Amino acid sequence: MTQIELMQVALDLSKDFKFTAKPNPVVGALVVRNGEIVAQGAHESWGKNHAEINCLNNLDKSLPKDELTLYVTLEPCNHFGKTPPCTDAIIQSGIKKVVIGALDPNPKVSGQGIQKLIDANIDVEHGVLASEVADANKFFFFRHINKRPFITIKIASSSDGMSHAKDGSIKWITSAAAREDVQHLRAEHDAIITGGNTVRNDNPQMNARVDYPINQPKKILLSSESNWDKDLKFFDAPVSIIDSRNLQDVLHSLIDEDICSALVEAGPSLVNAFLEDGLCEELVVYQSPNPIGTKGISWFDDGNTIEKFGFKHTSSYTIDRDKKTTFVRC
Ligand code: AOF
Ligand code: ZN
Repeated sequence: MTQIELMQVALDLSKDFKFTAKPNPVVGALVVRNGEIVAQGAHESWGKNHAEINCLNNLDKSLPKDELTLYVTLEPCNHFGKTPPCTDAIIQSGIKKVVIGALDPNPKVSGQGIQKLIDANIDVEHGVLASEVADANKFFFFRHINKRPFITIKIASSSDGMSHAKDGSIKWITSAAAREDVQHLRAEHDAIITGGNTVRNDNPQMNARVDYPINQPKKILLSSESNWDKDLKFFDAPVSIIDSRNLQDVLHSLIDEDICSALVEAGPSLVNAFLEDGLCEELVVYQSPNPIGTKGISWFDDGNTIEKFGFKHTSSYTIDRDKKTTFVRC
């Protein structure tokens, strides 16, 4: 197998753990001898062994070390986080060649992991499928490069662009199938952000109800109130209540909580605030074929289209009777 093929195997291995590694990156590792894979491992769960450790634990220790190469999709860490540095384990393994996919954008690691290996006389190559590794870790890279989480906004709209009816007479805008799709969107993100009106009026649970293992998104409530009725469904898991109108500051503070991505599910005023501040990267619209009419509240002001906020349409398809459209920031 070629170097690229081997790195692709390591990358594919890593992706199986997307929902349980988050907010950590997905990482895969292989040990290769004469072009053949002799051990493999991945970072399976947040807080647990990194990929290199799981891979080295699977290696037959009797193999001749000078014939082995370690492939790893992300630069090995050299810091004490929830686990000890992978660089130390690699150096102790006696392996003398390491091929890396992408450099780790985490400032605690970036470049220093490679340097530690080079200083230990290990032959290091990097940049093999680097952009594919970055794509597989879109949220993790975004957070470290931009110092704020990647924000996705999800809205459900009637055919005439309404968010809900003023008199509360309409419970669901979109079909059960579209609402089921939202569960997967929630599962992908590290946090869900909402506002006080949504929690009070809709009593949503806002967890990800999916039938595969995931690290549940953290719940974040942007509100100046602190005396919340804890019987509301939103409070069935810990909630961070943040009292600030400065969204830039709010997002910055989430970095300290290890949040690389957040899904905003809120009403028109909070959604528009994120869009106006330029803090949203992706917008997902579920649109029903049914109008709400004059009793409705619009998502956007007259003439305020999604394109006006600097988004371009990337995909659309139907789910049952609704249309799901994704827009990304240009
Ligand atoms: C690696 N291999 O498999 C992963 C790495 O808190 P910790 O100890 O789990 O460290 C998390 C950080 O380590 C994470 O932010 C990223 O920089 C790096 N992830 N590094 O060598 C791995 N998952
Ligand atoms: Zn590590």
